[in-house]
Amino acid sequence: MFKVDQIKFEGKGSRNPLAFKHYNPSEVVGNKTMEEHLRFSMAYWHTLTGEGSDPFGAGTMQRSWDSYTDPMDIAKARVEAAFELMVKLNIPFFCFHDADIAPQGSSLREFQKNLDTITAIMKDYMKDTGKKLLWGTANNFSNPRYVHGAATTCNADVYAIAAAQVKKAMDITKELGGENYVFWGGREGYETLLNTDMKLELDNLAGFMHMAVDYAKKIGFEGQFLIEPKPKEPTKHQYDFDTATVIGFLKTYDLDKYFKMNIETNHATLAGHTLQHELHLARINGLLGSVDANQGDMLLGWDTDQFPTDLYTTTMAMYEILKNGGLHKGGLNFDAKVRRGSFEPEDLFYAHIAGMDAFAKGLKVAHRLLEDKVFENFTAQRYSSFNSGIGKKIIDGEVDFESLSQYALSLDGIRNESGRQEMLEGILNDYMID
Ligand code: XUL
Ligand code: CO
Repeated sequence: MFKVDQIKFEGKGSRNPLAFKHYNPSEVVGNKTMEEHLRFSMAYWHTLTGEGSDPFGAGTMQRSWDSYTDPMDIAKARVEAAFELMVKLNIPFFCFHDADIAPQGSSLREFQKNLDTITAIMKDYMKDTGKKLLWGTANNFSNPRYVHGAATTCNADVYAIAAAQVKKAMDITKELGGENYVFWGGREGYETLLNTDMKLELDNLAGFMHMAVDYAKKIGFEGQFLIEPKPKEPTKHQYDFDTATVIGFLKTYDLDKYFKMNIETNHATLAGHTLQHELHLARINGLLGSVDANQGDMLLGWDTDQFPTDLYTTTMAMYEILKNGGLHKGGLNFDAKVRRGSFEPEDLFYAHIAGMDAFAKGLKVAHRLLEDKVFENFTAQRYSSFNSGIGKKIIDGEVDFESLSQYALSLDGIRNESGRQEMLEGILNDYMID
């Protein structure tokens, strides 16, 4: 389906845009191969179903499967293309929403029948190619019935249909051996409090999640549940605003032992955070699950979902991931779309190669930074006042306001030390250029 041949690793000196310069799957970095560290995944929705339309114009993408007219023929051709892409690009995993892989037809029943047909076809391709499902999810936001939300809708019938969709998406994720199941709260948010019962909506959302956990136990689905935070778009106030907000939600509703976080770069930046901030916060709470690898545009205020090519971001992301002991069941999923102007099939290759090389380079730099304990040693020294004396007593919980006050009054002035930010940024540059 694609005129491009198998993409190979040619190494640093290569100028061939259809070759990897850094991603060498079998190369060992630290204790694992690059393939094991990075666990790349292709996003079905952008790469196979994305048309390149925007609010001002129709789709532009040139895709061979668009030559079919029957929606099931299109869906089948997409499966063939998906596996050809994954094989040629050496991408071991993929992710999908139910609605990406099969047409919804005219009823829920027809949709489920179509899903079964495509799932069976996919299963054969997976067996033949060894490709794996990183995660599945349900698209509970595109269909007009979700106008007021899915698990946070004001309409109980819609809530039931949303549950039916998630149940089926979990069934097919299990059938395909999916390693995770994702909840991105597409329309789980609100526009105005003038018509919204926020407490009821959040309680219902939590109830929905608990039912998913119960159903997983019932069918023996052992994948990891993930929540993907996003602060806005499509609704003005998304309930899963960012990692901190989701942690609060999970703890409030006793869900924290069942869920981890799927962190997306462009969602982090929309929330006013860096990707590293979100990964770090999830990591220190034991909740770093997976990554939707993309990037936004510094000058635009919406989710542009561009392919991740910013080396600072990929380096510091890999730094957090290495400190997490890896992604475990998670992966680096390219939730990214080629620009509307990049409409030729070859652009899908250039885009994935650029993203994969950016993360491979980031992995190598992050590994060296950690090996040399560059920031760790500096940071440990920065907090060394907590290793002895009053600092150690604070850490050990041996103080109260009275003893601290007594100690403070005995001090003869204090001495702070420089944080050396610019020096550290310079060192980071040296490691990246090397
Ligand atoms: C939307 C988004 C989704 C989720 C899966 O911004 O990121 O595609 O990743 O529903
Ligand atoms: Co995403």
